[in-house]
Amino acid sequence: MAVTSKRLLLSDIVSFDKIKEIPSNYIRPISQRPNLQDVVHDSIPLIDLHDPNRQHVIDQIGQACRDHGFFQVTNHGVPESTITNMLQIARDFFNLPEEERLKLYSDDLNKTTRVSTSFNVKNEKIASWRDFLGIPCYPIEDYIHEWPTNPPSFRDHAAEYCRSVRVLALELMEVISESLGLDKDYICGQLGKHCQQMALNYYPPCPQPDLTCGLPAHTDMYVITILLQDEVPGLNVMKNGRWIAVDPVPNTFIINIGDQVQVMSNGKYKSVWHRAVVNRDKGRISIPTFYSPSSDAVMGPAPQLVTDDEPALYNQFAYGEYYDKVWNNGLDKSFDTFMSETNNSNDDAPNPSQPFS
Ligand SMILES: O=C(O)CCC(=O)C(=O)O
Repeated sequence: MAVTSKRLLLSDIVSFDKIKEIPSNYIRPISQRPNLQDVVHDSIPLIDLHDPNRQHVIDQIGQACRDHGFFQVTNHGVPESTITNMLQIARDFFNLPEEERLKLYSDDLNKTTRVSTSFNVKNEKIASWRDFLGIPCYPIEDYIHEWPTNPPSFRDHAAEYCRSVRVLALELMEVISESLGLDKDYICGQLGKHCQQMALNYYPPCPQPDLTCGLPAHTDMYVITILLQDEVPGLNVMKNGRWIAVDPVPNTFIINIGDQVQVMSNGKYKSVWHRAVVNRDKGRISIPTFYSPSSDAVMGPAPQLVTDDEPALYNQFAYGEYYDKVWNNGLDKSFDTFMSETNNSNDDAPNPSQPFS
């Protein structure tokens, strides 16, 4: 019999209740199960960000954004020790006693720093196999007082990581702008007050990984995501209708463009479906940094990319409207509301069960 637990965090259900079967609210309908045997082990482009030939970097990133929506970067400027420390404090945080982690527990989406589980426990019918700590990270001075103080080095190491990753985010947005033939400051200039958030995801070992997902298929609602993952595989990216597993490469970041770049690029770049799968034996940590506009920033296709031959695929909208729609509808969101009448593409609003079927 599947267990129902009163514990708030999944990691505590797993470790205290020693479950052999996953609770029924984690079991996905057959059409949404991960079909792990069909996942292909392939890769996404690996790009040296500081190759002395900058035009080559711009071209490779443009190509990766068009073909995959995802790429990996090496030589990215974030020191190895900063990465190691960040992964270590994330592990240490999730190893704290239950009562310590629960001090920051909240299911209130308006709370900026919080520990929670799944995606949005308030409105979802099927739970996802993950716990997370979400923290806002820019400007650091406005938020650092909310961050955990345990492990004791958390604030120092996380602040160092966030500062370094922000430099990388700004550089990537410049290169992506240039790769679209836009001024290098174009994307940064559209975001209003910049927002940077980080999630520390913990996916506990799962006794029935075929029945559930760490995070189901989704695209990212932001501008770009910079993902750090530990040595345990779990990220799957959709390519030509198949899921490919992106296995970890130490000291690299995985970058994906989000929905807002799809809109600004007028559909030239696609914000691609991805998901996190879980495994039987090992817990996994991933740390995405999401870079996004302020809620009043107006998003829409760059005027330079709209022509008679390529009319605007999206209407303008305030980023805040988009953000609310995604959180309220769950990961099963779509661009419909923001599509212009010229946009007949159904790539933008796939049924998230499609990638599974
Ligand atoms: O854990 C991963 O590899 C993916 C995380 C992710 O997609 C997210 O947090 O939105």
